[in-house]
Amino acid sequence: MIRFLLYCCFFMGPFVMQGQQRPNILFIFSDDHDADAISAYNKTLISTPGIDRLAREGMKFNNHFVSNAICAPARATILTGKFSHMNGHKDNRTAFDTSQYLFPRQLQQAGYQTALIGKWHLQTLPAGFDHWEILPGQGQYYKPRFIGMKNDTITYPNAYATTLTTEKAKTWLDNRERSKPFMLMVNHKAPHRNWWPEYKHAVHFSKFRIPEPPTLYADTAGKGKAYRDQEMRILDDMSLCIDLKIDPSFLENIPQLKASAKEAKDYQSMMAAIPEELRKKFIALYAERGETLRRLKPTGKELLKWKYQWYMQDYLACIASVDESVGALLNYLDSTGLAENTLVIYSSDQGFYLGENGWFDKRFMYDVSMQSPLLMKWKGRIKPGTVNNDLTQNIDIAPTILDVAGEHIPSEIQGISLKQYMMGKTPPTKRTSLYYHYYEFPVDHHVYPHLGIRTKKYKLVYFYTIGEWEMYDLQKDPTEKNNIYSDPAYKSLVPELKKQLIERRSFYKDTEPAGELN
Ligand code: SGN
Ligand code: CA
Repeated sequence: MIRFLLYCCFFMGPFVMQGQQRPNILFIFSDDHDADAISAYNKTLISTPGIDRLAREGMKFNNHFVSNAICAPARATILTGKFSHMNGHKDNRTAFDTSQYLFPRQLQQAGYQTALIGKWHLQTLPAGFDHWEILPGQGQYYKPRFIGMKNDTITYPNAYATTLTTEKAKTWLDNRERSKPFMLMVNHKAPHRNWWPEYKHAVHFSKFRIPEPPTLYADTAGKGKAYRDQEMRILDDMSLCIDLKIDPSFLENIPQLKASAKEAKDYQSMMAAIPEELRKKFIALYAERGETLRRLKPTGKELLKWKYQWYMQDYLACIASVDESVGALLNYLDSTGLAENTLVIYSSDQGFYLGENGWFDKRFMYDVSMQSPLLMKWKGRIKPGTVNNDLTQNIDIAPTILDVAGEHIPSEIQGISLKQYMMGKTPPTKRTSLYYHYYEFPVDHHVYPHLGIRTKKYKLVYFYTIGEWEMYDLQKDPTEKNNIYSDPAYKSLVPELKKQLIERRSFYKDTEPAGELN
């Protein structure tokens, strides 16, 4: 008998170690999905039953943040477990160096079957995956194109990106090599600008009156230069025709709203990309917006009020499709029995302004954009309905997945494994602050480069190209309205936080900008 068991261990061992015993990983990543637009985090705006299942059956992270709140850098950080200054991907324009360390490649070498479907956005082609199908650049909601591994591009004239990405994920799962565990990344394009929803959801949300955030009409008086100079105002920087899909003909006789020739032309080519039958329906649906403008000719706050409603209707409608996708993938795992041994993670590249300060977009180290949703489900391992309030960051995703897969975490990775948190345990040393560094300037929204640290209580931010410091008391002022950097009541805290910032910079080896931070 013993001899038989030894025999089994010897011959079956590698199979069991490299085979079904190791958990599968399904990583679902959306684009610009703010946590406030997930009902597990905030019930004000939308109901997301699919994503909420992860919170109910697993763990929700309440203090998850990113290290550089912009798309491609966030993706590079997920793949490497490193800050932008270490993986070289500081902005959306760099070509990603895939010859560097990538966690999917490590998993692949360790016997995992790895795949990525959806948005990639890193200029060079993916590496470290057995299978990939990516949207070119930002991708298109309608008539999406996918680039395959043979560098072949296929256009899907009648498809919608979110549903097609989900179908492709399921097809890959159906056809995967079953002797190996898998790590599948499903990267949705949605709900990125310019927020083209599925028609059924657009109709549903067109009937909604979305609650306004308290700071929608915020005044910039008394605010710093970085805050004032950004170009992410719903009122001034969001296009009626392109972002809110209003036919320029409605604006013809309203001098203050009239579309430029370029905008009118862009509108026509945008509409031409929508399948014809659907285009007619959308034109009819969005005519109500145009008629409202023609009737009211709103300006200032009145115009902002309407723009906010239409922006949010489309944004939330895009999320409804993402939520259905998450629901469908969870059902797939259930019906195939895979749910028993699969860690499911849902996250987004960063947060997004949903009208706070009158803004859209991200980039800033302010909590709205620095925070990102993070939810995980792992049957039998993560206790259902649990919440984690520790400071976690997107550099932690790679080491967490490696740890769950039973893999060694290379010392070059800058994040920590969250596995202990997931198991409800407190690791021996807790992180007390998070480091942040944003670079891309002046495109697209004129946000000055900045860096800083966030503790549970305070945030210190330095816009180093304009020499401006900001500091916030997050407990007293969670919406970061009052810059307390020069407030005498906080005088002793400034050097203390600066010391922590310098320590974090040295710990994470960030040497830019050179010299002292004064
Ligand atoms: C586009 C958007 C911007 C957005 C960037 C980056 N403009 O340029 O609003 O900040 O992408 O987004 S758009 O008019 O083309 O929609 S990111 O998600 O890739 O970082
Ligand atoms: Ca994004």
